[in-house]
Amino acid sequence: MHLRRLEWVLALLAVALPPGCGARSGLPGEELVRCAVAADCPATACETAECVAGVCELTPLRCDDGDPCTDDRCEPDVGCIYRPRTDDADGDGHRAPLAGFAPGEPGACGDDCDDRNALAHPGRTETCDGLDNDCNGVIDDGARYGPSGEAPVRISASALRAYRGDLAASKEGFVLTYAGLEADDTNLFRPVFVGLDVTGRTRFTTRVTETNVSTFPGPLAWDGQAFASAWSDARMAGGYEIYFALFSADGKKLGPDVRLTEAAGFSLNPAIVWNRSEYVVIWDDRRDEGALGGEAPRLYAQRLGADGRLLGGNVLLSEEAGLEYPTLAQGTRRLGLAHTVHGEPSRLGFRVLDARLAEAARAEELLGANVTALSLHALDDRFVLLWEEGNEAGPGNALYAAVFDEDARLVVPATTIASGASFLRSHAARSFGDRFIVVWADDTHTDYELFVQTFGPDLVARGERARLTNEQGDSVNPAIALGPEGTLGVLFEDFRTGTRHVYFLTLACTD
Ligand SMILES: [Ca+2]
Ligand SMILES: [Ca+2]
Ligand SMILES: [Ca+2]
Ligand SMILES: [Ca+2]
Repeated sequence: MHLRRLEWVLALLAVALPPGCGARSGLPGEELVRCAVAADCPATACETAECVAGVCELTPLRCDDGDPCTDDRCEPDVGCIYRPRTDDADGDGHRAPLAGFAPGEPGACGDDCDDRNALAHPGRTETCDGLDNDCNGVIDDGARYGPSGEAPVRISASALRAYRGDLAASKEGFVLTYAGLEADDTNLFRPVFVGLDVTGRTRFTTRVTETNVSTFPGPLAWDGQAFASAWSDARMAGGYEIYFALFSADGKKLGPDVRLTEAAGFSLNPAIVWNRSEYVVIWDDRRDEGALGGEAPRLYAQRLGADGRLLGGNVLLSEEAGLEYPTLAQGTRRLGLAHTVHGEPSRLGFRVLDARLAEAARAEELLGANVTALSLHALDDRFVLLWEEGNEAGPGNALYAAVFDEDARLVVPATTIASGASFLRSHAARSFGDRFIVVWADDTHTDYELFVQTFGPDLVARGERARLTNEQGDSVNPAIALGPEGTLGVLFEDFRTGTRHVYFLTLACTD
């Protein structure tokens, strides 16, 4: 700036001012510029000029539009520039919220609940398409789901037998993970990342990892542009470690496996969530067993950027030992975390974490007894925790639920939401913002078959249960996801051929 001002002064001396009309220094060490009117002064667009007693006085322009949602700066050739801090990537006239804010929240600087989809923005009419079109937090307001009438599709066609991982969706269709024992000479379970269209036709199949050990098929998360999966395998001699990888919506693996743990003792059962700005992976970890004595898993976490870059190191979530099987749900303000707690009987714990993964609050009482399966779901500003109980003799006969608020206070106490069979085993759920849909397996019809039913945030059923499978042989272990065109996909394991295989079926949405 100093040099530039000096050039101006020299130019003025040569051109604008009569010879002998000496310019002098105004600021310490600088020349004064003489003027008749303010327009004579060499102000840039980032300065205001005044001509005071025949001498230029330049004052830097202060750019401030008073709007906290713009970055204010000055360009010498242009003047003040107020650039919005958030983008409207889908061009629907509504901006995305700042990272870490819920859409429309004070300070969010944007109210588009999905800035990658122009079919969703405040003011748009809701249709039965699996999207929250009007951004009121409710997907397909009032719609119901029932069997689509399409036959289930076998996914693990080439495998001798197979286990499902997770199911997720993008605008292009569904994606899933499963691990099959392939009919080759490796004798390994190798997970694959598979894309399906809404009818269950395969769009692509990608190996999750090239490692030569049997690998668990992991959970999936979708950040709006890519899918992430985390899993556990024992490629490193000495124990299971947690790995992470990203995949494009069309099935390309984006970069090599990212190793999250390097720890003594097994690291298992990763859960993954996209919290609107980062991925969070939480797992149970036995690295501290030497110091703690006995089997004492603790919960650890890792934050990752959208590009899969590690953000900081592994975070120990709690000093307590005996915590296992984490399940996560991103709420409006906080991350919900439920897990089992060792004991006789084993119980369930619930807590909420802030964006830095520090514990913000935890439930006062532990729930459940002899918990065998659990899952957590965000429902507006609440969390719904679902679980099953059992013992050595086998699974229990009911599915239980409880509701917490974002301060981890129990809002609806433990409630039985599905019962009546001799055995109930495995469940999945999906929140629609004002209600949630549950798919589970029970033996009401001798074999295990899948059922679907919708519940409100008060855990009261909205409508009757509907049966989804009718084949001989057990149908169990559902995972569900909401796909394009309002189609709800169900990935499950089925024994209709006499062997465990992975199948996919769809539920249709009706307004
Ligand atoms: Ca937008
Ligand atoms: Ca949008
Ligand atoms: Ca809506
Ligand atoms: Ca909709």
